[in-house]
Amino acid sequence: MTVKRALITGVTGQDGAYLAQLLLEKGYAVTGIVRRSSHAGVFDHRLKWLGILDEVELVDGNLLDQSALLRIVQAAKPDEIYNLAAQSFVTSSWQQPLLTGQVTGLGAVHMLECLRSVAPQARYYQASTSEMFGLIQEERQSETTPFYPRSPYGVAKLYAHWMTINYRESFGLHASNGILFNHESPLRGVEFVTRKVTDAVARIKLGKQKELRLGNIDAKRDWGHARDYVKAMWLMLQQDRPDDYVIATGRTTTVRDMCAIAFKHVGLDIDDHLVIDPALFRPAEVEVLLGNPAKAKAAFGWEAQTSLEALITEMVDADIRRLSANA
Ligand code: NAP
Ligand code: G4F
Repeated sequence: MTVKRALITGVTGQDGAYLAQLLLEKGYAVTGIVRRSSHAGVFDHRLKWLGILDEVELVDGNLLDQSALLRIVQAAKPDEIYNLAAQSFVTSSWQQPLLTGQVTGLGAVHMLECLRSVAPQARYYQASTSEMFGLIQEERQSETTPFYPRSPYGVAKLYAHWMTINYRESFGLHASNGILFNHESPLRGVEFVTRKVTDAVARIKLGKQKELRLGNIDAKRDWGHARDYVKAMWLMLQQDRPDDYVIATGRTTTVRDMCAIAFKHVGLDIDDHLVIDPALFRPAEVEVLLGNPAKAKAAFGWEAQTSLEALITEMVDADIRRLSANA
């Protein structure tokens, strides 16, 4: 039997690690692109955490370096390419708008150019995002909802989204956009709000911290588990025709209520610890996101499997274990 080959950009990130694990379980040979870091022990912690570091072929590259990407794609000969690499933190996108445009926006076109030039038969997944809906134009956002991004990150992703559609229509590539709503896990970066909360709750419970400082706790998000969402990425590339799909749970919750789940899980009162810090408010906010994943369910039977309560308690427990082990 021929072994299928997958290439993942952003393999060291949250989704890259879970996707690599899923593809290895399915018998794929997985190659992941890693950007050089000055500290060898930093980039691979998620792959180590999942116990798959030795099973993924890691190659040196950067989404900004087209020459490296071309060589990597030529050598890897992938059947499927998942472009997950990005400057993905919305707050940083106001501090580094040009870098965000170059990596998150143009970086996708570097990958699409590789397909067009040397791998036109490969199937391509682009990590699009609910941030493109921004100032929402419909109460429940679907594939037909008009976009209105509210950050340099959202604008960069919208460019990548439309370039993916354009290359599909112009060159007949099997290129699909997954419009994924927020998804989290114990491997989420600690700068994102769910993990910031679960890490802080664990620290407070262990007596290492007293307060949790947050910005806009009235913002609402449609949060799911990354482990469920990478399955949708794979399913999209198994379809005969490329297309774009919303992936979401269909439930939205305030940051405050998400926090309350975490505090309640360890028997603490949120009001004893939460401090609102105006410095953490964003220049332009996405107040509410709520996805409609009906198209993905109809096309390939995908549904979110993990409730917000199960997700947040898994994250708090993982943070308590991590902090206790490092004590
Ligand atoms: P993440 O944890 O921030 O991972 C981002 C990855 O991109 C990391 O592996 C990072 O490498 C890599 N990267 C950054 N700049 C790069 C560059 N110039 N060249 C090569 N690699 C680079 O993000 P995630 O949560 O896994 O999300 C995966 C993708 O889905 C991202 O494109 C994100 O924007 C998008 N997305 C995420 C969500 C969500 O809720 N998680 C929702 C919708 C869309 P380092 O390890 O070296 O930093
Ligand atoms: O966790 P967040 O930083 O995620 P955000 O901005 O929704 O972006 C994430 O999801 C997108 C999908 O919609 C991805 F495309 C993107 O790459 C990323 O993964 O913030 C969530 C909400 C925001 O409304 C923010 O203002 O939480 C609010 N918030 C309140 N206090 C905070 C904080 N966010 C962070 N990060 N830190 C706070 O202290």
